[in-house]
Amino acid sequence: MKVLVNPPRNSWKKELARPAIKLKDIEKIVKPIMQKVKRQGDKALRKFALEYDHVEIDRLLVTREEIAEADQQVSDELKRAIQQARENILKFHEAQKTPDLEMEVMDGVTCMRRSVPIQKVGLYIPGGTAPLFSTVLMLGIPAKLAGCEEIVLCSPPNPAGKLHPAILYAAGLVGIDRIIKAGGAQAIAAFTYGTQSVPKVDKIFGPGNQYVTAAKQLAVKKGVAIDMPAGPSEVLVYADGSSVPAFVASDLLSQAEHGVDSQVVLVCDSEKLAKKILKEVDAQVETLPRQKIAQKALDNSVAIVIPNADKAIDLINEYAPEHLILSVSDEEEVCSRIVNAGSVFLGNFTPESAGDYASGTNHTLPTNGYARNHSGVSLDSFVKKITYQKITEKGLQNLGPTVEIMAENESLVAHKQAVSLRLDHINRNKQNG
Ligand code: HSO
Ligand code: ZN
Repeated sequence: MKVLVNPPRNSWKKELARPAIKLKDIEKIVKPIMQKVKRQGDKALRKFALEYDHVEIDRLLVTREEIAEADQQVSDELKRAIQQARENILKFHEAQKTPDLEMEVMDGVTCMRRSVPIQKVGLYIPGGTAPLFSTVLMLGIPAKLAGCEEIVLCSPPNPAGKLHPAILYAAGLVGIDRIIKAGGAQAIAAFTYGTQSVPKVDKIFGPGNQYVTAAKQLAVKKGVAIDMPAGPSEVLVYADGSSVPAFVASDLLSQAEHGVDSQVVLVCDSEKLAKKILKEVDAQVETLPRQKIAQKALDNSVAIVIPNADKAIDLINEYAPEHLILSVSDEEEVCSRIVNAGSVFLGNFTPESAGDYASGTNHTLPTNGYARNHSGVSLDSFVKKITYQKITEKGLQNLGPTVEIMAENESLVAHKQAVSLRLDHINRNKQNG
């Protein structure tokens, strides 16, 4: 990790640049995959499983027997942990329900707004070196709570043709209807076009590598919504003398071990503290099973020393981190001035991993600076809000003239007439009655 002391403002952007994703090159690979799945459906999914996952899959759909088998393979200890996490995530997302709205805006004019679940959602869970069964909870729980009619999960099979047992256990616990052995861009294509086993969905959720990301972007062009534009995961820790260097180092490393392209940023108020923390990072990284990955991520990462708190907060807001950890003495005050972040972790005893797994907040968060204008996944991500209105005769008499004059001035005569004809009708009826 390189250390920068008080870098000038005009260099922040460059020093904190995220690794550029070359989506165009990847699209060239992903487009034909999408096309093949569109044309050949399940047959293409089997072909790509053989090519990319190196396994022959007869039945793409996970069976009841496989779910029962997975249940046997997950330890009781892990089951209890997953259950605890589920409980907290459920509680916090349940509380996000908002009451439907109904109000009489003026006499006889009633407006309403109701949350209606997105009917079909596709959840993508990556396989590979770290099977993210926690993501099954983070996406499946709010999908269920929102009342989505069909929840489909795709995840790549391992060389034995199986999904990780904890992924299946978590999916079962949440109550996911359909689990399909398909990974990568081909899974996203299946969600986009539908195949014999995978229904076409309205919205796709979940993390993935750059191929998955590129495929999600192409899905958007086909009218499917996605959770958010994705990039590699990132954390920024803001520390001062009240922080514990070993804790800060462990937080930086939890992010670094995700992938070689992970972004790790340390902001602190003195060079001495930066050195202490980096020394801890060096010591701890040696002990990690994913040392190589973490080390690569650290090589692209930076520690920034900014003694002035106002300036440090400006930098944090400009970077807009996915995860922000505040290990500073006046954490509440600093927190109140944070306007761009995906999720904030306050104080020395709040590691990011608590939110990654089990505290209750969602871990699907905006990366790549999108925290400036995007929220993380929440219950809202699984619903759309439909508005309604009902106007009585009296209401139209009250509101009609306003609409008529506005329509006339926009030169939209049919709009005006839609009101005038009704008002005439009401007046005639009154005279006759
Ligand atoms: N930090 C990741 C989520 C995760 N961590 C899953 C562990 N498992 C992205 O927010
Ligand atoms: Zn994590």
